Amino acid sequence: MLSFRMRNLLSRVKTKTKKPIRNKNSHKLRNQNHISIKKYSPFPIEEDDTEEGFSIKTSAPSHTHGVQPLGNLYLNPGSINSRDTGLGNLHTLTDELVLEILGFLDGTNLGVLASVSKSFYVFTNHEPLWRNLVLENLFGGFQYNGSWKSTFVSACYPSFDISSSDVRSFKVRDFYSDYLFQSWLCANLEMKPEWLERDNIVRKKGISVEEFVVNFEEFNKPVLLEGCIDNWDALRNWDRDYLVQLCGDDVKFAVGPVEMTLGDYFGYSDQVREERPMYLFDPNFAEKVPKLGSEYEVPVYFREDLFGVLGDERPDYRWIIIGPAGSGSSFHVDPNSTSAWNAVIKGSKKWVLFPPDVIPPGVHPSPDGADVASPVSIIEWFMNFYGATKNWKKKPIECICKAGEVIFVPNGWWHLVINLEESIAITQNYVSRRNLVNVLDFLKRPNASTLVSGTKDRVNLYDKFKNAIEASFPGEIDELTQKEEEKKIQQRKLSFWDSVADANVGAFKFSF
Ligand SMILES: O=C(O)CCC(=O)C(=O)O
Repeated sequence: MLSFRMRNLLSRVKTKTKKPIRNKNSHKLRNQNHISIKKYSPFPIEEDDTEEGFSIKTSAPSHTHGVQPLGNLYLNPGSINSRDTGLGNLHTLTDELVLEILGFLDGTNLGVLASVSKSFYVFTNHEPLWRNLVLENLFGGFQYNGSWKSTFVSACYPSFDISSSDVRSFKVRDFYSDYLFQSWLCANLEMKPEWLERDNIVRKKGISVEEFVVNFEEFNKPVLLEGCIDNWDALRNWDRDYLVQLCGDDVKFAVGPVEMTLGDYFGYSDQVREERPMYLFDPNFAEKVPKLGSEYEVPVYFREDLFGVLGDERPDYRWIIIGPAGSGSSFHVDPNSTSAWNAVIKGSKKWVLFPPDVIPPGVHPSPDGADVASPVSIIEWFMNFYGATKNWKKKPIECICKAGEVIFVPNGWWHLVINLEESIAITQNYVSRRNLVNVLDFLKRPNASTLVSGTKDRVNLYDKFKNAIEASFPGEIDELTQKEEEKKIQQRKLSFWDSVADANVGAFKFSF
């Protein structure tokens, strides 16, 4: 198995604002070891060139420069690693450190350094370096041009012939690096069928609001709701042509750290093949293009939305989400302890959800809950951690949510989502009476200034929300708090009887 890589999300666990992961660090990872034992032939990559049954996408691009996993070095007696010979004294640095240093250079200097040695050629062509340069220098105003390097060069040096040898990619012999190889592998892996097989979510069609509340919301359990957005114009109208025409060339949407027109975004997402494709995730879409807001309505189950009492001061709560196959959201818990619904309008999404008391394998939240370290990409999580869930006592809830379906994501649940094809979705986060007390508790935590998200006024949100609820629904908070207390006492009693009764035979257990 290849070593796995982790990243520290600088975005908060609880943020849905999709704060940019700091550009300079977008290639950051931590290699745990450097042994990989499978033999890879660098090129051409055939479909059956797989590791442990992984298959490579047939359209995998040929700009890996021939990088091989480090394990191959040990299988090629007499071979030298041109990674080391070409780096001079820098060869003692880890790959991530070399890339970190190269991240301080501008495009011209990267280009010059590429001609120093085969090793520098490979490192300086690492696509995330050029992606950072594009995003930092051109913001959202670029037309993606086959690769990040070509995009940068054609935008910043228009007279430069991008078909020339400096931009074309060469293959280098005897360059071994797990770091660089894994980055390419994760960008080009097909999802394995066994990652998509488990479908254990409860599906419901046509249930009443009361059934939803009593059976799912009260128990904080996910459910997939079918048929409840059949009346949406969005479901009939929204495809990329309609949206591009509706939104025109002036409206820009949030895409990671930049803003892009839909046309430019689709231009990028059509061509790109990268480990973590940029995701369009915009909380202000309905203000920017009111027709988008009028072509869907909140499904009947989620109409009680108590954050509404805050009017314009409510934290961000709704997003349009667009992304190509392979894009998605890595493990997180939703902001401000809210629950959410997510409706797929086009495409399909694979969901993996863990209940609040189970931290997903490979995910390491900080003790204060403000940050989370997790594998570099969603695909890396599947490669290295999904298998561990097979034998877990508390298996995750999983499903594929297709166009026309809506998933209920209860508060506190960890979830990961990967788009299986180009997808368009709407999601909203909300507070109902079932989680009002819980949200208020969250907002008044001592480190609210780091935990609360989606609003500028993080510290005062608790007071504002509590006062607004008291004004609109006098006595409601006290009543719900009391109910919560009674529920907790009931649960404690139940767990006492569980501990002394043998559930299998309905009898008491005695131990001596
Ligand atoms: O990528 C997606 O559609 C899921 C979004 C999500 O997890 C969220 O909004 O919390």
